[in-house]
Amino acid sequence: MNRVRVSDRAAILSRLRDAVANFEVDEVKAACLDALEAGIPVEETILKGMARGMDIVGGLYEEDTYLLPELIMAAEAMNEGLSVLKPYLKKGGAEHRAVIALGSVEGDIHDIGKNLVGSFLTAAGFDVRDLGVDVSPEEFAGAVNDGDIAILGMSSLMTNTRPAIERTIKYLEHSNFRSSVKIIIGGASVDRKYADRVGADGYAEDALAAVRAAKKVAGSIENYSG
Ligand code: B1M
Repeated sequence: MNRVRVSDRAAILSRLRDAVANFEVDEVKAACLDALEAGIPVEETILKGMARGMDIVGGLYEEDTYLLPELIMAAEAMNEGLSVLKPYLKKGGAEHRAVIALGSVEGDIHDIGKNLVGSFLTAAGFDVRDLGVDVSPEEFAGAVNDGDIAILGMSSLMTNTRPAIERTIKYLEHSNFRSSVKIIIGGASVDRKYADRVGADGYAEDALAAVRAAKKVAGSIENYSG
């Protein structure tokens, strides 16, 4: 692995952040390749480079400088960069850890963060089932009913989709599935306080924290061998 000075590392990550914010696909890909070449950990490149670019995009959207098309183009640029980096996510975990099902909650079609969480969990050795986006409480419960799922992960990016988390947990309680799974939640609309209030077993602010949270709750599951 090439050694890279802290200042060079910061420069590459800033370049990547700006390329995402300006949805310059070729530049995003080039900066990703430079980050790989410089030996910057893939997780850091994603979370401290590209994800920061998306935050800038969100801010510009809030102040009406960007509109929906710009959000879409930035999402495409981020996905192009992820396709360069994902093959290099380190396989670090034991295989056949707990099965974890992930979905964006009802009404929410944001999936970049959820997919990242899934990729990081897969790299950590979890068996990830992707339930997709706009997943209703009934669909989450159906996934649990289907069998071997030990952990359910819910992602919510918007204030108006956050209540769907609580609805899903209540639905799982009423249908007697709640005790069969551990629940982890994340996404920009939630925090630890909300997670505690709705009775989730774990909360994670980013994809690396999601791996830590999944390992923690998996550790409390009987017969878990990871
Ligand atoms: Co939308 N959007 N969007 N959007 N979008 C936000 C979320 C918003 C904050 C922008 C803003 O106003 N600043 C705002 C929500 C405001 C609010 O409710 N507070 C918003 C809005 C309003 C909307 C629409 C309503 C716009 C419209 O139509 N007028 C619409 C809603 C669609 C719907 O869901 N029904 C909409 C649509 C879209 C696009 C489709 C254009 C696109 C999404 C494309 C896609 O996902 N395939 C999009 C985008 C790109 C964004 C922003 C700019 C970026 C989101 C993103 O991908 N971030 C976003 C602003 C922002 O977040 N700063 C915004 C990068 C990603 C890596 O981070 O998703 O946060 P994130 O995931 C992180 C952590 O949150 C965490 O780990 C991830 C990785 O580190 N995490 C988990 C996420 N899920 C987790 C689950 C876990 C654990 C951790 O455990 C299970």
